[in-house]
Amino acid sequence: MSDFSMETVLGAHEQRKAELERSGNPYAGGVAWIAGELSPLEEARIPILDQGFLRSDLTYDVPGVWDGRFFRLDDHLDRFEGACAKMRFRIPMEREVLRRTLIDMVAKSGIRDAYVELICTRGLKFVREYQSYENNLYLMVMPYVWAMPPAVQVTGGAAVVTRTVRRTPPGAMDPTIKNLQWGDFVRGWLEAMDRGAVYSLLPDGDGNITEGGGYNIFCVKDRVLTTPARGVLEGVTRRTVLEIAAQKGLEAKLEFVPVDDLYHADELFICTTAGGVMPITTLDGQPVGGGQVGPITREIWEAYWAAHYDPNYSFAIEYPNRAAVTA
Ligand code: PDG
Repeated sequence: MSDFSMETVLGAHEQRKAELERSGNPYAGGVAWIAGELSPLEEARIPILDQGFLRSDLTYDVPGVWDGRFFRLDDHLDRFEGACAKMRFRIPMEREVLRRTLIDMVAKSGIRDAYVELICTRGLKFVREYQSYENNLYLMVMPYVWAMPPAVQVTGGAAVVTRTVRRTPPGAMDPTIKNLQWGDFVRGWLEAMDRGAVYSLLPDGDGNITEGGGYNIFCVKDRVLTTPARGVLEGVTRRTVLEIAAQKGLEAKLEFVPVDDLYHADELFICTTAGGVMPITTLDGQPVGGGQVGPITREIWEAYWAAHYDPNYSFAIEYPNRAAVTA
């Protein structure tokens, strides 16, 4: 592939999605791994006494698969292992087995563009001595999840800076441990909806922006990119964007990003594994820059999807039912 325009990339994705839906694979809608058993995602059940469910005492990670290739899987596994260590979890599976299990699940499902989720929880036993818990692992593979639907990416999404909620501060919860305590993000969504938008951007309460419900934030001004250094998940997509910017000779800075900068930005975008680089063209009801997807955002969007074919970032999965996807 050499054309990574939105039209081409998203068109090819639609074709693969249609092919998956015709496949008749029992895991085409997703597959879960729980306690060593695979099941169709919609049938998967968790034990109710799991502290992950009762206390959200867990950490998780989400790598993606694009066009049959795992993207930055080892970077996600590194982050997952780091978060588990901070939680004092022992992942109940060797890394190499975990890696192979994930690849095998994707292959069995036939899903070419996948959202892959790993969750490690405190485990089942309801006692205070955390050492005595046996940590649980849950794995899921499902069709690619779009935090911003492709059709919206073409024109850009509408966001608000939330007024009624700030991001949970790092002194309360460590945002670098990917977690599902989404109370602040849920309030952000509700406020965004009430204000006629979809995406919420949460301030830190000290005049800086942080992140939103499932995405990091980038601000572009005079061809310089800025993204919050602190109070956020260290996103793998964010890192990819920073690396792309470096390759293109664009200046990109990790620093405090004042909320006020967003209102004077030329371009804004949010980014996550579940949707990639997602342009924001309306902020608090006003157009961002020219109100259209800007040139830097578009350039990074295309490079981001091109990177999914770069062997430094991705590797092909061998699927059983079709000729192996070529590199
Ligand atoms: N910040 C937060 C709070 C996130 O949850 C995520 C990913 C990111 C940043 C971006 O990280 P990365 O680039 O490594 O993906 N969250 C997605 C959101 C999915 C959704 O439902 O919107 C995830 O949990 O998969």
